[in-house]
Amino acid sequence: MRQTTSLTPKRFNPCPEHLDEELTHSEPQIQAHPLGVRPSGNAWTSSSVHARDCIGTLGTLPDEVILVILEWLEDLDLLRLGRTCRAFFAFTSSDDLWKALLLRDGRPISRWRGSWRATYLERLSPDVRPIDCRLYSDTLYRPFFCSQINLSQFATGTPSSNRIPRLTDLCQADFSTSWNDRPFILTNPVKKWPVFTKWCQEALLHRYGDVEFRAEAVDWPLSTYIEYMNNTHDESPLYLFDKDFIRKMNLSIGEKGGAYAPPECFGDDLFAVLGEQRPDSRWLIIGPERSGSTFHKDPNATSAWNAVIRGSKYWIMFPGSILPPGVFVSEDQSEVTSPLSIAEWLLTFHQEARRMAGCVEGICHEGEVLHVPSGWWHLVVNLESAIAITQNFIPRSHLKSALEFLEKKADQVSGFGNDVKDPYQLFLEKMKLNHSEMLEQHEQQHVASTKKRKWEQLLERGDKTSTDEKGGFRFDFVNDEAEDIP
Ligand SMILES: O=C(O)CCC(=O)C(=O)O
Ligand SMILES: [Fe+2]
Repeated sequence: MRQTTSLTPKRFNPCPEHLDEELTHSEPQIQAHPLGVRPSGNAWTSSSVHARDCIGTLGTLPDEVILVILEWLEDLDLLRLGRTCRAFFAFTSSDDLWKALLLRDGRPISRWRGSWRATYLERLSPDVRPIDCRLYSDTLYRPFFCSQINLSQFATGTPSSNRIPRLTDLCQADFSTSWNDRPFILTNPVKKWPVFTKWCQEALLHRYGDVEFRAEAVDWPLSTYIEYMNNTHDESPLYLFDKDFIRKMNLSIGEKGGAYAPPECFGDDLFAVLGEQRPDSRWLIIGPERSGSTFHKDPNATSAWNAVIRGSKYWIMFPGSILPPGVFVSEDQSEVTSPLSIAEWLLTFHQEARRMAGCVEGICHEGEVLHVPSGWWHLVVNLESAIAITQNFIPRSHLKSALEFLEKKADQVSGFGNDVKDPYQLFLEKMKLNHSEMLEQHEQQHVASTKKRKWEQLLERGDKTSTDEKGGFRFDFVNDEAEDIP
């Protein structure tokens, strides 16, 4: 009898004795776990003593809980516990534990040594020998398995109705009238950027190797990050996402001598009226294959463009009104929970997502730029190691959604400096100063649509009251404004 695990629904897991042999035949890309950890289903067919049966009272707890408890231990305690038995050796070798320790202590690392554990232990003992723990655990096997699957398979076979349109370029008028709410890829503009010809890993390393960039919770010299990204097996690799790269790299932006210039079709960015007080808006993004971003909407109802300078990215996107499968939001949408890693989400939900209305997908190749419309959900994965620049902006056509977001979802506004107490009022004031005609137009449209809504509410209430048991049609005005209804 063979068992399957939830992560590999279409694959049979071989029994332990034949694990290496069978994986080499049917799944050449999946290697055996270096510590002999196997999917838990395999325990059913194993006749030997289970390593997990030897860990005492802790053995009554699920594997996930054991790992949470181990997160409380310091380095030496983890090492000591790991020496007590094979099961604990496997548990305490979980690289996420060592990653957390290393990131928590914040000290710079001298060299990346291929895993978080090896990098951390370099300070204590360089000797990290793999042993065969023969432990059956989905919790420990899953990240290892996910780190090895070839994610490019999900970027193929895209149904033609899902394909993100690809255009050479677009003019501002067409963007404003027809494309501001649709994802698309432009194949021309980025190829004219100086950084497109100049930037590659080696060139960046040469020029900025000592400069520190932000990668999630740490600031690492670029040389360390590049060493890491070229030799990591992390399931969800640390992603370099730096919002201060223009200053750090001493770059300028714009058509005249700039390192790059935002594609013209997107027009003015209305957040520019905020000058120094604008929220964060541009990022340098560097990451290895498999790195990327789980499902999210961009901040403050901004739109964005994302330009790939090296590598390629697979995008899967949904309009804001359609929640992607496997993603959960609180009622006011302030909290988004996307509990699965990118690889797990792709394994579990990609097929279903692809069949859903509204789903669009595409690969943004080297030298191309993708448009993310305001409010759209997107998941992005690097199909090969990549260098990209992204900018968030408010196009004229999305002034309404930005103002509404800043006003009605003030608690979700992000990226402003502490000096900005009321982003909505500040934006309104600056828009009045710089684009009064645009704001007036917006206000007129706003009043007209509010009246229309009120009128519809009245009709609805009228309908309901007319069927009231007490009988008799009653026309209720919601408030004073109803007097203005034409
Ligand atoms: O390149 C990526 O990983 C996507 C970045 C992204 O989603 C964003 O900048 O909002
Ligand atoms: Fe995004």
